[in-house]
Amino acid sequence: MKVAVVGATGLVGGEMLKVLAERNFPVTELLLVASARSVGQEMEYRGRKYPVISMDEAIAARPDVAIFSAGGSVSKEQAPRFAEVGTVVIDNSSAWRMDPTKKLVVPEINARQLTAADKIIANPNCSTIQMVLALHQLHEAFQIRRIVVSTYQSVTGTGKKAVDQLLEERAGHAASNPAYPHPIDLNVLPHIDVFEANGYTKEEMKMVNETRKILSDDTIQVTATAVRIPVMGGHSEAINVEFAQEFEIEDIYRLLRATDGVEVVDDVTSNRYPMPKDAHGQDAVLVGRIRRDESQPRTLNLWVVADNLRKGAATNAVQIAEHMIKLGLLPA
Ligand code: 2RA
Repeated sequence: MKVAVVGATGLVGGEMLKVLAERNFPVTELLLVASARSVGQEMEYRGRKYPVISMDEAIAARPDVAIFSAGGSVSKEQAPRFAEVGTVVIDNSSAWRMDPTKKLVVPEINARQLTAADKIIANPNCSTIQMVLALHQLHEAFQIRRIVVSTYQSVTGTGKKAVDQLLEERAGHAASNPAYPHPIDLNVLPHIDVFEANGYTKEEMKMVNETRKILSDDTIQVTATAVRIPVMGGHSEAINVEFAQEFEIEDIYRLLRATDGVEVVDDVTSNRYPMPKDAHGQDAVLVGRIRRDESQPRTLNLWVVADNLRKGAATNAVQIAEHMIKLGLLPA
């Protein structure tokens, strides 16, 4: 398959290349695309060097699939140009996620909705993916009424500039080109993405709106506080979820253990619970600290951790392409 990776030089782009190689994705031709200042650079994939090319060159080559991780404005402008030449675009930005004509896909949950008419497919936000993957089987069994979630997000979610800021501050100097309005080392920022008119951040509202779309249920109430912490390796989430129906805690364990892509890590007697250090480099969404909320009926507390660059971005996007192969919507 002729595969384009758009935004190849970014953190997610690099992870895409790793994931494509690891999963033995059937790449016959690889097009690595980045902004004008990176064109001409070389990047490695499976021991071979590839030149970074421009958007126009990639469109002219008519790839079968283009996996985008280049930011919302680039996606808005360029994804339709790829779609016009017959390329299936899987887009990691927020540009198309809430567009009612586009599917928002977590393969374990809703890949069966994909059809040949889908030329631009949206990959959800990292913090939403790990939450809905942990919750969708529980929703089917007990019907979620309300979710209260607080996130503890890795600087890798912002990109290279933020990783550099953390490393420079940790080395003892102020960041030369900071990604955040405040220091991030030894600090916690209750601020991810821009503030909206309602006082929430865009990241928080993504968790509200994307959850409803992926689970196809507008009745689910979600309230989120998204927080950046000086960590690399994964996003963590404290999730409080109220169901319409009563549950047994044993059923929660059974359903989570049976959920594809989820791994239960929960043995407090030996201090075992999910941590970003353990999630780093893995595709699994780790779930632990499973316990009943004793303050009100039919309510559960969970702690959910995943590598935001893997299942939260690159792995989910590649899995969408794999499902399209299975459905005969992309060539094998
Ligand atoms: C973040 N959710 O962690 C973003 C990345 N998509 O900032």
